[in-house]
Amino acid sequence: MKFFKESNNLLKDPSGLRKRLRDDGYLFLRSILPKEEVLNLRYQILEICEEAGWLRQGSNFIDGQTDRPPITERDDEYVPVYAKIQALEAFHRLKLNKNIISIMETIFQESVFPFPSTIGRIAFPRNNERATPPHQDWIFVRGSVDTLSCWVPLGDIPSEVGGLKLLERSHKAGFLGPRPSAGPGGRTVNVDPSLEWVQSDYSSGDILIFKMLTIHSAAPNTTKDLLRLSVDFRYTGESHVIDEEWLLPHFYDLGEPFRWEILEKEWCDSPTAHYWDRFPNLKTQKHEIFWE
Ligand SMILES: O=C(O)CCC(=O)C(=O)O
Repeated sequence: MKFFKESNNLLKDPSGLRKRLRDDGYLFLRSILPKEEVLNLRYQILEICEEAGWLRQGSNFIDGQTDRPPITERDDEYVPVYAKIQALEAFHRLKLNKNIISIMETIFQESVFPFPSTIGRIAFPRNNERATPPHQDWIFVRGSVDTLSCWVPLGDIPSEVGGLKLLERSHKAGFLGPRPSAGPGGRTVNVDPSLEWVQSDYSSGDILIFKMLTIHSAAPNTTKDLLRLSVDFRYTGESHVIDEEWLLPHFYDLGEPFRWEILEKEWCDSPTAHYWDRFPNLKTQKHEIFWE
C-alpha cells in the first residue's frame, strides 16, 4: 500500500500548501481536530447504533463491533438511525472547527463557507461490494469546481477497517462521465486498474482534503466485525458559488425528518443552528441535475 503524503510541514507555508493541493489533488493532515471532540461524536453515534441493535451485545460499544448482516446507506433500516445522527448538534458542529476553517482560508485566501449539508458514513464490514465506489465529487456537489471535500475519520481507522483511498493527481484527468454503480452515491467512473491508490492508517483528529475532480473510493473493510465511522464536509471560498441543494440536510429528498426545523429542534439556540444565516453574501445557484 502506498501512503498519503503528510502535509503538516506545509501548514506554515501557504503557497507550498496550495501548490501541493494543486499538484496532487489532496492534502492529508494529521492531528488537526481535537481528539476529544472527534471521539465524543463517535461515542454519540455509537450510542444510537447500540440502541438500534447494530452492535455486538456484550462488546465495548466504543469499539464499534457488529455482528449484524450489513446495512447500507439508504436501506430502510439505515434511514431512522441516520435521522437521529443528523439530529446531533455535535455532528454539525465539527465542520465549524477553527483549525479546519483556518486551513481552508489559507487555501482559498478569503473567508470560507462550510456547507450546511453534512454526510455521515457508517460502513459495515462484509459489505465491500456495496461500499462507496471510485468517483469524483463534482457531479454531486456542483457549483464551483474549486469547492473542497474534507473527509474526517471518527476514531482511529487502521487500513484493514477501510477509510478513504484516492488516486494522486487524478484531478488532472478533468471531469469523467460517470456510470451507475452500487454503493453510496450510486455513480462510478472507470479507473485504470494499473494505477496505484494511496491510503493511510487514520487516527482521530486527522483530516483528508481533496478536490472536486480527485478520484476517491472507500478502501475495503477487511475486518469481520468492525464498523467504519466517518463524516464528510464541503467548503468553498465566499466568492464562489454553491448549489442550493447543499443548504439542505443530507437526505432531504426523503422528506421528514430530514428538515432543519426538525433536526435542529433540540439545539436551535446554539451557534451551530442555521449558522449560514450569518453569511449574507452567499452566492447560490439553482439545483440542477446535469448527469443522470
Ligand atoms: O466515506 C465514504 O465511504 C465516502 C466518502 C466520499 O466519497 C466523500 O467524502 O466524498
